[in-house]
Amino acid sequence: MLIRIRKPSDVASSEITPESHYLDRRTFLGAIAAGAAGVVAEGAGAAGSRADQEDKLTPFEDITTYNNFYEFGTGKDDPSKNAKNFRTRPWTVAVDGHCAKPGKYQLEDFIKPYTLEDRVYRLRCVEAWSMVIPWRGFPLKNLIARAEPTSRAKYVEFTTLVDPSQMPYQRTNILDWPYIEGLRMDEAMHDLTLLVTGLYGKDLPNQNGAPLRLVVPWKYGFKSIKSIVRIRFVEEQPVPTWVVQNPREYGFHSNVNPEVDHPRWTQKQERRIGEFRKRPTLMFNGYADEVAGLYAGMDLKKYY
Ligand SMILES: Nc1nc2c(c(=O)[nH]1)N[C@H]1C(S)=C(S)[C@@H](COP(=O)(O)O)O[C@H]1N2
Ligand SMILES: [Mo]
Repeated sequence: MLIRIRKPSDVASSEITPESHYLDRRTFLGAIAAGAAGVVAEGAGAAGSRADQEDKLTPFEDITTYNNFYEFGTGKDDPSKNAKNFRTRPWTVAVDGHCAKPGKYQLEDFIKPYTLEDRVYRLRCVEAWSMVIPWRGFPLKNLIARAEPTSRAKYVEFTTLVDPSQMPYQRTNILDWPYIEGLRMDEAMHDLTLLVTGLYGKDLPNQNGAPLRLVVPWKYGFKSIKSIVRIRFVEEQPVPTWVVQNPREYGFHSNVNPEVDHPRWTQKQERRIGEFRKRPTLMFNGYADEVAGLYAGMDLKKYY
């Protein structure tokens, strides 16, 4: 396991809740200590674009019982209840589209070439709540390098499993199944963009998108598609599920932006799960130093 040197906008390990979530912290740091060449750099004074309020890890209990995973229901506690018996092995992942090295892999073979890292990211849902989650995964760019996309690949499209026998709400039409998401190639290549296999140093719980999900920390949570079975290099901009559902409310880019309200509510602030007082929402969810350059010259009110 490799613990990466923190960047200014990452959450420092010193910000992990000291007392109230001691067990979570101990479990997580124990997992880190078990790793070989782990180094956690503290970066004194590197406040960067973080909020002045402290970021603490959201407790494991909250991360795994307050979920959005509509394949298993629309209530926050539906996924933890209804995904208990979801089968995540065997699991096949297809990499295809415009690339020189397409393939179809069993999950274990798919993950094998990569070094897993632990990274703490904030997750900001479009519904104006947020969490701080210690993910385990590897940069998507490492997979892209192996797949060798051709010059025709302009976007990456991601697809969730379709299995109505296991995913009860796929027997309804609350969303247009399968759940689909997409990124521009430069967003997909950004170092912050992770393919995630675990959290708190353990394999992903089913309700959090086992066995493989995407995490794009500067975008609203719905871009972070769960239980992925296909990664495809495409020429045309993918049409994400939430854009099909309501194009007035959801756009392709979905960058966290306190200046662009959702048509039905403000995005200027958010409730951190476990807290009462609201926090101001930060541009690009606090990752502006790293990602603002991707959108230089773009009107982010138009391209929301
Ligand atoms: N396949 C799929 N992926 C999904 C969703 C979903 O309903 N289906 N919900 C999204 C939304 S709206 C959010 S906020 C995050 C929530 O991730 P979490 O439950 O691990 O916090 O997952 C995203 N990925
Ligand atoms: Mo969300």
